[in-house]
Amino acid sequence: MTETPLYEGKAKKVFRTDRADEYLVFFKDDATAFNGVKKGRIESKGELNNAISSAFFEILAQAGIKTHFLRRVDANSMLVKKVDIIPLEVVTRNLAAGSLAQRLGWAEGKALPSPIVEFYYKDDALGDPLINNSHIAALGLVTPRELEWLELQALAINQILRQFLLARDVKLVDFKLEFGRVGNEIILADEISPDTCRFWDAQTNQKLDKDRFRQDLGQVSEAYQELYQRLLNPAAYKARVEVRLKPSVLDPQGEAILRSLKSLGHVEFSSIRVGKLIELTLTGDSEAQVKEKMAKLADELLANPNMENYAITVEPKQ
Ligand code: ADP
Ligand code: AIR
Ligand code: ASP
Repeated sequence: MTETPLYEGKAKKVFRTDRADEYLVFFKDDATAFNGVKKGRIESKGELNNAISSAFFEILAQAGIKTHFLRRVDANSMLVKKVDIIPLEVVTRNLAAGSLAQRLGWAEGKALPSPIVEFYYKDDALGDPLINNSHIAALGLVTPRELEWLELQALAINQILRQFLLARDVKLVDFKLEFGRVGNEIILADEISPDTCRFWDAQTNQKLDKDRFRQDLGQVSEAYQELYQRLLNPAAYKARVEVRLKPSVLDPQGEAILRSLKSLGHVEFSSIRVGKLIELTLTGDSEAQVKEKMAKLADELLANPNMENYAITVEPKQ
C-alpha cells in the first residue's frame, strides 16, 4: 500500500494496493453537506461508517447482490474490488424527505405509495443534478437496458435493507447507491452508511443519520453509534411454514372432512386439501438467512419431502 492516496474525496480516501484489481478505502471523520458547502467533523464517523457499510455489504452479499466489498481490514478501512464508478447516484425513497420533500412541497415523512427511484448525475461542479432516462442516454452513461437493471437492483436492495432494518426497529427513509463496472459486470460500490441513507427510529422517527449534521440537530456521533448498535442486535423474525400434501398424494383426512360436509348437506364442496401451518419466532441476522435456515429445517424435520410441499414466509416480528 502506498502512503499517498490515489484519490481523496469528501468522506473517504482511496488507496492502491499490491493487487491491481483491489483498492483500500479509508473512511474519514470529515463530514460535508450541501455539496461541500457545510464542513465539519463527526467524532468516530470513519470507524462507524466502515463498520456499518461492511455489515450492509455482507447482508446484501448473503442475499445474492454483487458488491465491491471484500473485507474489513482495520477500524477505518475496507478492501474492495476496484471498479470504474458509473457517475450516477441512484437514490431510492420510501418516505418523502430531503430534496424530494422540498421539490414537490411534500411533508417530511409522507409515505410514498411505492418506492421512488431517482438518478442524479455525479458531478460536484454541477451540484449532482437530478436527471432522467433521456439525459442519461444523451450523456452515454449506461445503456437503456443497464438503466433498467440499475433500477431493479436498487429496488431489490431496498427490499432487503428495509426488512433487515425494520426487524431492528429502524425505518429506511431513503438511500443513495453508486455502482461500478468491473470487466463486463456492474456491481454495487462505494458505501452504505448514515452519510448516504436516512434512517429513522421506527417508533419515534428520531433521526439516526447525517441529517443531524445537515440540520444542526446535535448528538450526531451518538446517532451513528446507535444505528450501529441496532445492526449488531440479533433481530426477531416471525417464520411461517405452510406444509401441504403434494397434489399426487391421497389426503385421507381431507376426504373424511369432505364426506362429513356432504353428509351434513353441504353438497357445494367438491375438493379439499388439509395441511399444517407452523409459526415460529426466532432471532437471526437477516430475512434471507432466516429463510435459508427454515428451508433446511423444513427439509429435515418439519415436512416430509417425499409426500409434502412447503412454503416459507419470513417477516420482521413487530
Ligand atoms: P466524493 O468523491 O463524492 O467526495 P468520497 O469521499 O466518498 O466521495 O470518495 C470515495 C470515492 O471513491 C468516490 O468518488 C467513489 O465513487 C469512489 N469509489 C467507491 N468505491 C469504489 C471502488 N470500488 N472502485 C473505485 N472507486 C470507488
Ligand atoms: N445522498 C445523496 N447524495 C449524497 C447523499 N449522501 C443521499 C442522502 C439521502 C438520499 O441520498 O443522504 O439519504 C437522498 O438525498 P436528498 O438530499 O436528495 O434528499
Ligand atoms: N454528500 C454531499 C456533500 O457532502 C451531499 C450531502 O450529503 O448533503 O455535500
